[in-house]
Formats: sequence, C-alpha cells, structure tokens
Amino acid sequence: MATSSEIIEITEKYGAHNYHPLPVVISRAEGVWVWDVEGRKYLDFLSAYSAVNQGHRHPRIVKALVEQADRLTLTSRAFHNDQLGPFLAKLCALFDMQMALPMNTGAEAVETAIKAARKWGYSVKGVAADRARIVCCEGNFHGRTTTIVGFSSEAQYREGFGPFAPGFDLIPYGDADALEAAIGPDTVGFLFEPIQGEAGVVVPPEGYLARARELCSRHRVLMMADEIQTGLGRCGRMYCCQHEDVVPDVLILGKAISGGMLPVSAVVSSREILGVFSPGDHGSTFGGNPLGAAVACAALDVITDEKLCARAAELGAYFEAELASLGGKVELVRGRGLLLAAVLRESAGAARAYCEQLKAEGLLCKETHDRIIRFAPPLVIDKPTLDWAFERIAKVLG
Ligand code: IF1
Repeated sequence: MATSSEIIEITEKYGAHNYHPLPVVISRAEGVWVWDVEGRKYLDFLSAYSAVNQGHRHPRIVKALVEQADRLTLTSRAFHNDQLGPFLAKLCALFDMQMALPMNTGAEAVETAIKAARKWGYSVKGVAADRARIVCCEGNFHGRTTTIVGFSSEAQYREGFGPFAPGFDLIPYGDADALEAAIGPDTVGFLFEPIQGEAGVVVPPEGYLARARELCSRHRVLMMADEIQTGLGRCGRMYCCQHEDVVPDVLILGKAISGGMLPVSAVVSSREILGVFSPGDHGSTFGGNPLGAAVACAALDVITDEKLCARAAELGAYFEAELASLGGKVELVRGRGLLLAAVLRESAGAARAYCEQLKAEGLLCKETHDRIIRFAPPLVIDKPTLDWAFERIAKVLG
C-alpha cells in the first residue's frame, strides 16, 4: 500500500496546484474521527468546511445512499423522479418557505439566487432591462465561478480571471447605513453571509440582520442569505438569521444538506420569487437527482431527530468560553454555535504552523487568512471529546 508521502507526491504531480493542504492523507472516517493511510487517528475539527455537520458516514445517511444507489441514481430533469418532490417538500416545511430549486454545489445555488433576483427585478419589481444591481459585502465568500469571484474583495480570487460580470455593488460588512446608501432604484437583491466564514468567522454587530431585513423590505430588495456554511445547525439554529428572528426572502443552502455524501444545494424561497423561472430558464443535469434527494432527506432528518441545532448551541457556548479563557497566543475568540475561530496575536506569527502542530497532536484544523484558526467539529461531537480537543489546543496555543 502506498504511503502518505507517495500519495501526496502523485496528487501534486497530476493534480493542478489550486490547493495547499495539510500533509495528511485521510483514507477512512467515522463520526468525528478520521484515519490516515498509516492508521493514525485524528479528530476532525473542520468538518469539510461544515459539510459533515452530521458526522462522517452517519449510518442513517449511508443507508439512504446505498438503498437509493441500488434503485435509481439519475434521470435528469427531462423526466420526474420519485425522490425529488418529497425532498423539496421537506425543505420547505423545515424552513417554512414555499418553493425550492435544487442544484449541486454551493456556487451553483448562489448563481441560481442571482438569476432569480434579477428576473424577479425585471418581471415583478419593474427594473428596466439589464439594469438590475445586487449589493454584496466586502470579505464575502460565495464560491468560485467567474461571476461570483468578480464581486469578491479578495485580490487572489479575482486576479487573472477577469473580465467579470457587471451589476454588483460592494459595501463594508456589518454596516447597515452603508447598505441603505447603496440601495438605488435598480437594486434587486442584497446577498450576504450572516457570519462571514472565509473572512475569518466575522460576526456582524448585534441588530445588523434585523436592520438589513427592514431596509430590504422598505426598498423592495430581496434579502438573500447565503447560509451554505452557517445553516443546517452549524451556528446553533436551523439557519443563522434566526438568531435575530430574521426571515430572508431567499435562503441559499448547500454543504451539510447532504451530510457530506454528495454535492447537493438548494435555493429556498417564496412562490413569488422562484415562480419567475419558466421551463428552460435554468437547470442542471445532476440538480435534483434522486440519489442526492434521498440522501438529503436522510441528512435533514438527522439534524432534526438528533437535535443538532440545540447541541451546536450548547456545546458551542461551552467551547467558546473554554477557548476565551486560553489567553496565550489567542487574542480573541468569535463565532456562534460550533462555528468558532481563534484570532492569534500578531506576535504569535502565522496560523499555519499551529495547524501543523495541532495535527501532530491529533487535531485537524484549518487556518483562514494569516492569523485565524477555524474550529468547526461535526455537530455530533460530545463534551468529553471537546475537552480532549481543548487540552490539545491549550498545549499548542495557550
Ligand atoms: C474552497 C472558504 C469555507 C461558502 C459560502 C458558498 C460557497 C462556500 C458561504 C461555495 C464554500 C468553501 C469552498 C472551499 C473552501 C470553503 C470555505 F474558506 F473558502 F471560504 F467553507 F469557509 N457560500 N466554501 O462557504 O460552495 O461551491 O464550494 O459548494 O473553495 O476552497 P461550493
């Protein structure tokens, strides 16, 4: 059997170098634990960027996957399949919305929301053709398509990939006055993350989401929450906007909607908004496939039945308090539920070195930007395991 370094070598030789992973090669996982090819065991403290909130290989989700794979995997949307309708109904019930549109990756769901907002702007709000504008926030991360990176404020995500699609206005994150100033007669949508993950788990000031809701309603602008990372229990609620009792017009979901089994994403919204799509307007070969739909149904049931939202809220508060007591190299801790980050002191140096030390201690974490380490274990983690992790984090960062 090949060693980790042999596998890394072949991956680097034949794979494009668009990533710089920690040097660990995972070949097996269960729950909150993963094993490398040499059999070393690690605690997963990233959860595939919140895609495995339910834990790795959750038995109920694996069962749904295997049973559905044995029956029907793909029909395309040229025909109906028997899994899609029940999945969409479950999504709408869970999020108290009227309609949903399934896609595969998060970026595709964001693109879908952009198309919905523009078409709604022209056909419902009455914006003149090709004039629609969407307000986005500095520090945003919504995916990697050319349209989406076109409104990124991160130079690396843009450089070398232009020209970009017009129609987006960038404002500072967390600043409701800036949102009000940016809204004009042609504004059709406000696209935002309730907590900015990639920016370093940036939590907006208290009241921001509620104020944004009020502004969007007053100016007839669609409030579009990218909850791909923050939704589905991660932040201690089914979706993060619920912390401020805010109901957006458009909810964008992905990642944990399939419990880490398959790329499944969705835009969940109202009949008025998703009703703008007519046959032929939009689609995807794999979007809405029965395998993904069956898996997503099971993955959503696990979040509900295992009360993962309450679990993330409770364990998150506990762990955040533990982290906040650390001091040492940690300047501050922020986040919500089990989406937490430690911002390191400038004197501590780059976060990457600490992620490598944590890996040596049996904990897999990922830095974001230079000085921030994200902590996001699967939501099925328990207190003793969190304490185990904290001991190791304290040893490295304390
Ligand atoms: C990478 C980050 C996380 C997302 C939000 C849409 C998408 C994502 C809020 C797109 C994806 C991922 C993608 C992955 C790394 C990762 C990430 F650090 F880059 F920002 F999670 F924090 N909206 N986030 O977080 O979803 O198309 O990937 O399914 O691009 O390297 P996707």
